[in-house]
Amino acid sequence: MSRFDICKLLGIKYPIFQGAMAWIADASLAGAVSNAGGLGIIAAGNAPADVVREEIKKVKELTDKPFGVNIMLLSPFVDDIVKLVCDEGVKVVTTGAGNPSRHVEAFNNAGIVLIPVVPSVAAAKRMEKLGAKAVIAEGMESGGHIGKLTTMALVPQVVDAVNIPVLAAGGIADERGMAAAFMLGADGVQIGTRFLVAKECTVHRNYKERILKAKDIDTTITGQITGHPVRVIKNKLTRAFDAAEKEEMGKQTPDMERFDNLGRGALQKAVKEGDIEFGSVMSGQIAGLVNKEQSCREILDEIMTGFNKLVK
Ligand code: TUI
Repeated sequence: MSRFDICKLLGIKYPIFQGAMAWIADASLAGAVSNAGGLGIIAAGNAPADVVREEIKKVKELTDKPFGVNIMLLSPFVDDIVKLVCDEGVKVVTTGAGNPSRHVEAFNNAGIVLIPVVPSVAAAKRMEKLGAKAVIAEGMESGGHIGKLTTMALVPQVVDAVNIPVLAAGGIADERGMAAAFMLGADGVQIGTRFLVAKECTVHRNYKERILKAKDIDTTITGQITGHPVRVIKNKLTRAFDAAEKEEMGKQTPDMERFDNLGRGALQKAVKEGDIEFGSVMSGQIAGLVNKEQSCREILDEIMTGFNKLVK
């Protein structure tokens, strides 16, 4: 059914990547996912290289299976992180929130398999030309920083446009979502939101509880005015964003700094302090389907058992 064997390419058991959630996807989560047969991914996010180096060290102690590191291209530490993954012999790098072309030579020299997240067909084609080994086509159902297209519309168009493996992301949390993605031509999936509630996920208890009780309509998009739209759970922070957006839109010269100030530190506030009212609780639209806390092994085994039944 799928055109490429992503498992063979990466030496993993299941064609499932764990989404690289900034401030959340650490060695504990990535190691557990890799041990369970998926591709665990450490999110570098906005963290400095020293912090990421420690996580890489820890994940190597936790698992002898392949793992990846995600480089968030808006980070002020991008260059340091690129050097770090090359020095540490990381095998797989995913990128998000931008175009990784500036770093491709470094990745190639280090023998790193580059798998960028793309929000459009044009970006997917650019990445293929650059030498990316696969792409992750991420729809706007995803949590965090998002593009404009839905997974349903984006994935088949990317599949038709490139001759490298395509992983689907955005709105996938169970075997039905995974099977649907394969029907669209995907060769694998990336799952974020469901891993937020994994036993091995170290996110604050309040954050987990909020995802577990989330309904279908509980997410919204903030920051559209800034050019960096982010999907999060509705709360007091998103209402403040909405109010500020309405006010600033009416002005001749909107005060963009106001949005930076509102967003600054908000993700850490939710992830580390558990402030789910004034913090940024990033989550995909599929949170309403995520109702039980399980180990990463239970999550992956459940999805793969169901998937194999569905595609038979
Ligand atoms: O990156 C993500 N999701 C994220 S990053 C993040 S941390 C953050 N916090 C606040 C503001 C901004 C970031 C939280 N969630 N997903 C992958 C993703 N990549 N979504 C969209 C894109 C993307 C956008 C434009 C990828 C490439 C691109 O341009 C490529 C090109 O060729 O122009």
